[in-house]
Amino acid sequence: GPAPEAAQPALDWLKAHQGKFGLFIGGKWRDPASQEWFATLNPANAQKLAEVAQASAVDVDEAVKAARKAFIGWSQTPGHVRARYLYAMARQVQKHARLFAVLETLDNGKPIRETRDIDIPLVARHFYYHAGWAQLMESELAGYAPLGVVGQIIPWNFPLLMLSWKIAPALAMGNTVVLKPAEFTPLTALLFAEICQSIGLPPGVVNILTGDGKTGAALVEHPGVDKIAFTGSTEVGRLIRKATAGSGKKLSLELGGKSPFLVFEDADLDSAVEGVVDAIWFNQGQVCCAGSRLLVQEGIAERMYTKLRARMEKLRVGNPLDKAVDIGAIVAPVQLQKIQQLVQKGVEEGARLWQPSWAVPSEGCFYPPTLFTEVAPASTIAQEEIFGPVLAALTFRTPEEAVRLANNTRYGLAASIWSEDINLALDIATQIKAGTIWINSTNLFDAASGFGGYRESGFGREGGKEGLWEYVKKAESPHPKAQSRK
Ligand code: TXE
Repeated sequence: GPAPEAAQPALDWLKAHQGKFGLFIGGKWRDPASQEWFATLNPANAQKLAEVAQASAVDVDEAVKAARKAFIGWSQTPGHVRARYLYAMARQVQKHARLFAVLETLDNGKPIRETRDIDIPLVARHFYYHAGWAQLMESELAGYAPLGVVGQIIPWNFPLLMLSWKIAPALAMGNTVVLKPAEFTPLTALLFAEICQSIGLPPGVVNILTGDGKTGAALVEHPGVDKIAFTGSTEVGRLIRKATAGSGKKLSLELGGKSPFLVFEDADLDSAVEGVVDAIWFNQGQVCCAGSRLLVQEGIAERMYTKLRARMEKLRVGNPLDKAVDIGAIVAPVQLQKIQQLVQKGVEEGARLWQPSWAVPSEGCFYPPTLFTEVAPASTIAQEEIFGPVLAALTFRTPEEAVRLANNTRYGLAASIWSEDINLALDIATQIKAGTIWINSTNLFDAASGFGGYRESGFGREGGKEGLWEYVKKAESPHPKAQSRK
């Protein structure tokens, strides 16, 4: 089992706050106007970690006002000075990497190996990268100006990483933000707010409001917000699109996916099997670009499944603080139920279910790695995002059929292609509608490359130079003064 002391710094941090957190508005902590709080739980053992504030429309208004006030100074701060704050954020995240990683694992349930080696290092990288762009804005994006106040709503699957994807480019380009973390995973955003304080970030440049979907909706509807950046479900994305239509607010949406993982008969099967492990069992499959549909060429399908089942037997599900664990806890009971229901549906619709012989821990929100074969292309598990450790496998005969199946969903976020024939792989890549395509690899991310989807996976890009366009507009004069909508 895990060394209990591993969690101690994070538990101490929670204790130092008496397990209760307010809202971070205008550089200060305050209680929510409603005096309402809600609990955030550790999904691995159902224990309460802390109480966090439920922000209402009144708090949203205060936060937007604070951000508007801060925008005047921040937008006129030279880029190289803004860069210093972003560098400081990156360094502070690195300095407190262990605390962040453990806190994230406690709140979300994802394995410590992932938060320690992937989430938190990528967060630091994102701030470093955008610090560079802050310095370059005046020269490389001459003629462009910040938008103003940005409302940002993020999901629970990569809590701090999604915060960095949102905050770093917004601040680099001279905007101020009001960010709402997901209700299941608010803690690392609150620790990040403390970092904003400790580096002396001007008050109001970053405001953090915890709360549920009602808080998010109030932020979307607030007339003082110039742009909404959202990552989450396709359903809520649709609501936000309606709510902002005609408002003049700029919008970017990063939504769901049902990304294909194509394995051709000449692929290196052992590498492809490791790829599948990463594609669908990384973060319990709660990844928007998860390779959740395995499309395998008919002649090698049985061999691939056999190798995959043997590999699945060896995966370890359990306490996410245990460094040897591969698959941690599902974020919350409601998500676990959603997975169970969709798996049930898969069985009813005639697909063949396979799970390892061992049982997952009976306490806490755990679900075993699951493989469905003989999946019909039109069936629910081939079409709907499960957002869990469940892989749906289909077979194809020809490259044409592979492309047809790959594109046969309402999404278009990512794809992964496995073949030793690079000409074939590149040819297939051009025919697949997806924002990101990996060849003989999967789930690779970098701050320098834009990420985002087509179709119902959303629009707008995050990361890279492409991502910056989401946070600027054409300047109205050569020396743009801060503009105020209200
Ligand atoms: O998402 P929500 P949920 C998918 C995944 C998952 C399903 C449901 O399939 O099983 O969505 O997850 C805020 N106005 N993804 O219900 O509700 C909410 O508080 C404004 C894929 O958790 O979309 C949270 O901060 N905001 C996805 C954020 O939206 C609202 C990641 C996301 O939560 C709101 C997460 C409203 N009306 C889930 N209602 C991905 N693409 O990575 C809720 N929110």
